[in-house]
Amino acid sequence: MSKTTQTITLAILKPDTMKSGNAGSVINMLEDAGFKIRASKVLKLRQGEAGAFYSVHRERPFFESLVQFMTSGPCMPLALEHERAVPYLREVIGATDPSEAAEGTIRALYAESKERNAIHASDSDVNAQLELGFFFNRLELVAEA
Ligand code: 3AN
Repeated sequence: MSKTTQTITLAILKPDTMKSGNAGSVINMLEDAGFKIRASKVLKLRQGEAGAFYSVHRERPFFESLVQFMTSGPCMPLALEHERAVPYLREVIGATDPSEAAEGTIRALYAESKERNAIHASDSDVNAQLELGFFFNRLELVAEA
């Protein structure tokens, strides 16, 4: 079991999921997996915002295309609670490349490609805190049910 103390993590239902009408199905999978929704909103990222969010990938060849995709339509950030929020959400969404995603994972079911891969999930406790703060202020994050 990986070391983790963070009980809330960030997911983003990406523009492909919103456009295809799969948001409800993905949220059902997240709830069935045991996550509690602690905050959500629908918004359309601007270029500068998407670039800032993915700034660790700024030098990668897919960066511009990724920013274009992430700004192509509405997306839905979600704050999700679970006792092992960060590693468990990564398990539930599956590998970045849907052809490598384990059966029954969200990306195996709904992702089209490495880029249009349905959902984002924070990859560490530190990034979860940073990324939750990117989309939600303290008032918007519901601490307990
Ligand atoms: P993950 O989303 O599984 O954490 P990262 O952090 O490596 O994967 O990549 C962030 C995002 O960049 C991915 N969700 C995907 O949309 C995009 N991406 C990653 N690798 C590629 C690639 N080889 N080609 C196109 N897009 C990619």
